[in-house]
Amino acid sequence: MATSYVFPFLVLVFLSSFTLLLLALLPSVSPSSPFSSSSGPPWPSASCGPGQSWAVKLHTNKNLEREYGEESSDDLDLIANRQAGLQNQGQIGQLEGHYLLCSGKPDVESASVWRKSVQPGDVLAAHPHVLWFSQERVLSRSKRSVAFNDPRYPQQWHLHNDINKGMDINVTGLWERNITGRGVTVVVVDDGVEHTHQDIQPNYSPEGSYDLNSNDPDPMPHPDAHSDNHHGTRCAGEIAAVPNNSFCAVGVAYGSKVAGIRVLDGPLTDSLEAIAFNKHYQVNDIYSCSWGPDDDGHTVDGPHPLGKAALQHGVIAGRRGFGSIFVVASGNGGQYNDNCNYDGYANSIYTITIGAVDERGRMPFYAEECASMLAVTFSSGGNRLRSIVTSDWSMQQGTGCTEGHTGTSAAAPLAAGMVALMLQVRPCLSWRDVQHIITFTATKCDSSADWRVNGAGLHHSHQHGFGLLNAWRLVNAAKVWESVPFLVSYQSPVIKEDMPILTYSNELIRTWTVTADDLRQSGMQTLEHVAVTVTITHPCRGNVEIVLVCPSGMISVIGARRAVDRDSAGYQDWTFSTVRCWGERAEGQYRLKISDHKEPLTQQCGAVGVLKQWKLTLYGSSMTFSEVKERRRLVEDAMSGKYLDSNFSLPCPPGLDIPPEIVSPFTSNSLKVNCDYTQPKLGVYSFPKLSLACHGPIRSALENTPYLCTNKPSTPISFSHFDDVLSVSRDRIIFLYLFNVSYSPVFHQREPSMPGGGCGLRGLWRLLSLGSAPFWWVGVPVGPLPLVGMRGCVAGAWSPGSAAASWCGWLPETAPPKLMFYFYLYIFVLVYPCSVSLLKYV
Ligand SMILES: [Ca+2]
Ligand SMILES: [Ca+2]
Ligand SMILES: [Ca+2]
Ligand SMILES: [Ca+2]
Repeated sequence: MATSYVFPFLVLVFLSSFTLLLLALLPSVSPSSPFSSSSGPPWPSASCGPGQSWAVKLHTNKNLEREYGEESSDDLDLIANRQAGLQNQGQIGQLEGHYLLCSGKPDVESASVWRKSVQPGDVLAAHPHVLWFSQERVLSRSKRSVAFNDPRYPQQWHLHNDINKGMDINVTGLWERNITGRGVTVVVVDDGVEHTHQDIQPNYSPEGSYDLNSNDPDPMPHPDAHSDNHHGTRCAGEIAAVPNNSFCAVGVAYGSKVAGIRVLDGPLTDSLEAIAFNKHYQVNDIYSCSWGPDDDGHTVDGPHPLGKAALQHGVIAGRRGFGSIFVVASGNGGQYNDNCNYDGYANSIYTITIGAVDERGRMPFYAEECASMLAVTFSSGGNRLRSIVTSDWSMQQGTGCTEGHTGTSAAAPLAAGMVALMLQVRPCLSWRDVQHIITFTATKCDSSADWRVNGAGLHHSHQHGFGLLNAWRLVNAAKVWESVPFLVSYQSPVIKEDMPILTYSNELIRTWTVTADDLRQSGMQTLEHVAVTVTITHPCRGNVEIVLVCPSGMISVIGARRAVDRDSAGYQDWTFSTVRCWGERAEGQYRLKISDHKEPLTQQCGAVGVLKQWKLTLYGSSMTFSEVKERRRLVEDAMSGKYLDSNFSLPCPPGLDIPPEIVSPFTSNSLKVNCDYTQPKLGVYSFPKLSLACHGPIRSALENTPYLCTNKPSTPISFSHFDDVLSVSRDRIIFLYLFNVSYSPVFHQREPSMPGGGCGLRGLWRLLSLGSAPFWWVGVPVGPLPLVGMRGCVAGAWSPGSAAASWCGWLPETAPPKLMFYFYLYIFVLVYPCSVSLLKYV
């Protein structure tokens, strides 16, 4: 391999010695310009308009000068002005003997001499010292890098804001240096990605993609009644929309690959989420998640045990051990006073929590704030402010391009794209390196926010985290960033309290001191995330405010008040986290301050809340306080771009050998069945592709189902209409199928044996009476039902030893099947609470 470098090396050596030789041989340039006495302004002259300039090369021959008895340049100066009406503008750049003359109004003194009939060219041609001259014309040159022919690129203000200067992600300088996310894959975990879309297809990564809703490798979104499965496609376009294809827009990291995991178009379970977070995690580098728990201002929820485990597993084993990068949106519950500290995905130390600002850099009405917010980037704002222009799906009413992508949903993918740019220049950045770099490089915006500078000199606000993400700063810092030491943590014991929460402005104050001795074992010096886990009882938990004060005095509102949260459940072991003490010394006293902002008029909220117990967890590293400061200095030193422009590079370790992902034809709990039921079946049913775990019970369940195993119907039942997810566990099964009229004889047969009156009530009654239904389904009729003579029984359950139950619908038969499916599924869950656990644990 080494020999291939020898030739270019020799050429380089030759060229550089040649240059040195030339420099030595050339006569030294006189520091005094021949035109130094001239009064002409330095080039370029504002008066030198297009077509008015003349370039002239003079003889530098000393004999000529002797012959004519004067300096050639002085002579030119004089002649040009007097005879040709030209003003000299001085030497052209570094070219000795070359001068620029500019035609303009002759000065008053020479006006009498200068005649209109005299052409400057004639005068210069006649001049003995002029070797060559030329009237200059305007050359057409265009900038190479950031001129795209994509028709909506000019509207992509988040990439280049010409109206509000500085209010963009500052990315074009990186593109000019070919930093476009090359070699990096970002996966959009969402409702699917339309990968045949012309702005996505060239950058689409099928290797990183999967459809967990239908359990197949193709995450193509499904059209639905609400026309809203466009979300993932929009996010994908923000990241990697293809430039210069004369279509729509341009992505932040248009050189990266983008994959899709379809998981939001169906009932989401803990296990599905866990699979999504680790899907193809040696292919996918960055997981962009623009979703979360309900933003209604009274939900407290986050990843459940499997989702949590998958996030942790992802940062340990993903990206060959450098850690999957999880970017999550902070939420859109601003109008309900929602706060992302009540969102476990945002709180998680494994996620990069991204909020939104509008194009003025202000917090939009929908944005949420919290102490665990890492940074913000751009999205939509109020009425007259622009939204995000990106790809759109082309199904249903989609046009393939939209200027209406909004909310924190639009912000997270921009952040994911910026991280892709970072990983191109430094592929071995760990998941924590990326967070550190964000804390160091984000810039302050919005002077009206509650900015506080912490003990490490970092500014943070609950609204904007450490500030606006700046792609240029992120990538320059990434280039010189050496991996931080491994993560260490400290956990206090669970501190039992049983202390009443005092009414504001009094507060319950509890403290916990972390000593040097406590930290000795882990070696922790400085902080990253700080987490507090509390169990609190309170009649109206939205009235409780919880504040954490770090040893430096930095205050974090970890439990903000929420006006609409009237929940009486309090907090059961809920973990709040803050990033506001990032980089500070870990040692010292931590104070927890809790107060009850009672409303005197609300009876319900009158009772006294109690802090039952709490626990403090510190995350950080052995980086010393002075090392943190030194890194900040290094990062700022890199901002000039000098490391990007040079061939500087830090070594990157190869990463771990991670065992290949366990690939099975279907996941442990879900299975797509349409391929299994392609042939019309009568009588005994078989399940050739079911897993061993569910084969037995399901098979026997279906065999005993009068719907399927009746001998009566004369019309064959075609199960080619099985269409969607079938969730299967050891003893439970859920699926949707679209059935045709051909089913009706079967159902007709079944009807008389059902108790009760009409189908609806009868079915409902049966559902409620079933203690545990190992088999339930939602079927949607797609054709007329002449024999049944009703709207169609669309939900049902069956358990061994019990008659089947079905439930009639209220929606007209003309409603789109997907809408009917979810409508009935959710009603089903509402009226039959056991099915909630069914949904969770299947
Ligand atoms: Ca699919
Ligand atoms: Ca395009
Ligand atoms: Ca929220
Ligand atoms: Ca987080």
